[in-house]
Amino acid sequence: MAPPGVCACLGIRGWGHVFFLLVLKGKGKGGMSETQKILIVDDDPIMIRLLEKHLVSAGYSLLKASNGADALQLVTDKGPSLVITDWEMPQMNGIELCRAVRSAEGVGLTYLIILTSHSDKKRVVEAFEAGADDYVAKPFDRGELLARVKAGMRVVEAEADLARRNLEIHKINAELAILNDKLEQIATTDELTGLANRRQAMDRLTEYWETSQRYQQPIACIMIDLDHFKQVNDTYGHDAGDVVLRQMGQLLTRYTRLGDLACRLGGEEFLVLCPHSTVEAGRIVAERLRQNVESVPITIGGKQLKITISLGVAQRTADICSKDDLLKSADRALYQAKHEGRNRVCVSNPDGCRHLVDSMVSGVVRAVATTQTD
Ligand code: GH3
Ligand code: MG
Ligand code: MG
Ligand code: MG
Repeated sequence: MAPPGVCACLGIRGWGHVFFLLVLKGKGKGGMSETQKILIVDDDPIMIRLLEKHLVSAGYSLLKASNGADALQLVTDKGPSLVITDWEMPQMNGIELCRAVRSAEGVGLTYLIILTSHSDKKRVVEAFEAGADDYVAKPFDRGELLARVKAGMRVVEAEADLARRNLEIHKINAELAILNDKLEQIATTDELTGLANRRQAMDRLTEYWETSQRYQQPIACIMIDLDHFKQVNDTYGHDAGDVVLRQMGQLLTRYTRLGDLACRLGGEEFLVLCPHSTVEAGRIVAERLRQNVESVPITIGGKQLKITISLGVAQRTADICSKDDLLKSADRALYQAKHEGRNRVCVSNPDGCRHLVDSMVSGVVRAVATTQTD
């Protein structure tokens, strides 16, 4: 289906008549008067008067031209739905007019009927090939002419209707695409901070992980947790806690590198994914984050609140064979940072788990020894 403004040539076959009807398909602007405007083209004023009489009495509004060139101009300027043109005319004849209308830019939905005394089949074929939709033999019968015009108008209206529906479908599709983008955005963004959410973080980690394996590149991640955040909520209220979380989102965006992805995993836990990065590069990013959070106090209810974070950094190594292991490794390092006193960065090592257990065991041993001494 041709969209509005694009011509489509519809052939209506089977009548052995001599006039050709050039039908202009409606512009799809809506409204009967718009789609029922007819242009009549003939160099014979008597024929023009005769056509005018029949068509006006049938309720059509008319445009008139005495040659093909003027007719083409009217088609372009006024956009009639249907054209009835004589075949033989000086300068530009009916066949040339059909071709010109069909190749004209921006002329849409125009049904062409040609009136002709050339009744032989070759001429009829020539007319259709030039772009005519129908033809009527001269001398014509009033009833037949009006019946063909009416049939042409039905085609014009059906095409205009289809074009309108197509346009609506395009519009709906465009709106759906925008809505889908918004949904995608909502589904992958953390509402409070505007950072990527857990879902996006996991999707991206899968991508980064696969690339890192395929090209044997390093990949690091930083697990972050706010220190004693419960106290902020308990002391200043949940809304104040939300302000702190939003500020964390801004700091993470500002102090992570281009190409890194900062996410809020949930609650007061954040994650930074650092593709193409070693654990050392990740540690530098983590330390910069820690220092900036510590040094930028947050004003809540006129009070300056100092917030700190603990961070665990891990890198893909030979014994970390899945992305879950990478996250667990960073989590262990974070746990160690908490255990060692918070507000610090700990880096995971291949036997980080054993290290942590060792340090916890020695802590317990110390505590027991102290109790016994007391
Ligand atoms: P730690 O240093 O050991 O991490 O202590 P913490 O108090 O930060 O950790 P804990 O897990 O005990 O408390 C986390 C708190 O985070 C409890 C919960 O109320 C708060 N929290 C989680 N999600 C939100 C949120 O969306 N908004 C606010 N305001 N608070 C939240
Ligand atoms: Mg003529
Ligand atoms: Mg936590
Ligand atoms: Mg915490």
